[in-house]
Amino acid sequence: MRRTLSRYLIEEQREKGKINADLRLLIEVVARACKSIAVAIGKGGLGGVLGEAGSDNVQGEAQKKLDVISNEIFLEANEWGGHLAGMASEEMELPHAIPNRYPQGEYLLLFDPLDGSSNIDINVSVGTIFSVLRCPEGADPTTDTAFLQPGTKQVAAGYAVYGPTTLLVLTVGDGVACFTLDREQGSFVLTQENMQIPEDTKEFAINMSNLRHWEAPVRRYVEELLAGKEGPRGKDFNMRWVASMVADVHRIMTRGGIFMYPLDAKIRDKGGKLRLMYEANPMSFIVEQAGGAATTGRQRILDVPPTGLHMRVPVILGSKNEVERVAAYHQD
Ligand code: AHM
Ligand code: MG
Repeated sequence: MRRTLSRYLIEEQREKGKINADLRLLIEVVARACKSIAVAIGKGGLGGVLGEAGSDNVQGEAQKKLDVISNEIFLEANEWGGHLAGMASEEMELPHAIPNRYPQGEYLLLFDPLDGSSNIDINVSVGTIFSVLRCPEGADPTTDTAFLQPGTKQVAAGYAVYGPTTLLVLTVGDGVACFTLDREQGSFVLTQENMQIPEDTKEFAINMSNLRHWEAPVRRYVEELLAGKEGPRGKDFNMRWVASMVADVHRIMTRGGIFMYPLDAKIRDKGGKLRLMYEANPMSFIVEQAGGAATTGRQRILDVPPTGLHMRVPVILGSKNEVERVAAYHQD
């Protein structure tokens, strides 16, 4: 029998007691928003959704039309259900307050509505990343402070990949499940349960154009991989870089690998490239739930104390033994 996302969530709630009704509603609403984003992306040039929006986000990056559309879809879908206290997004400087006319819930939703934006106009996979936290008792969900909790506090996280098929990969802290969108039925159907990342790998993902800016540990690690069979690792490694974190992470979730967006001299002042709260944390939660590891090189990502809603961190995640090796090189 086909197990839809709804059924999976009911089981997590009723049989396993892993989630409550509000969190179940939240995830269902997020999944529905991802379906709407998939439809918008699917229209491409026919829907007039490609190209620049003509505005910048808080990080000073030019927004694409689909960045703005996807953000709107997430806000509208999640505002009125009564399951949220507040929302924060890559595309908004400040948290989004739930309008007074709607009931307030206990959860905080953080998201990157459209990750990998540079790939939209060339018809390559993009995605959505989200993280769910509890709003601390007495905290004001219209301020950053309510959101500034370490990744270990996440109660759910997931990503959608808009590729040849639309996938939703989800954890509620009970392993990782993958759902495929049945476009005819309009429902997400469970296609893989208990995803596991192999501990070893022969595949790595990093933007090699930054090589000259990297710190010594990452340079050493990648140089050893590049040396192949004749080098200290004694085997050949292959490289992939989609430049959509969702697509790169999904490959690693499927067949293993290591993904790195490390600190480099060019981005040192910013602290890294990827954002902690709605990129690194949810992906690290998912990767750890699948038996992988995630580090900044110096610290487990989920333990990083956040200092700002849009804080950036170095990210090294994937197959456990490789990630641990890179972390060990940082210790040396
Ligand atoms: P975005 O959220 O603005 O799309 O940026 C994040 C993306 C990641 O998906 C990807 O891993 C990285 O930026 C690619 O960066 P680069 O173009 O430097 O290779
Ligand atoms: Mg992103």
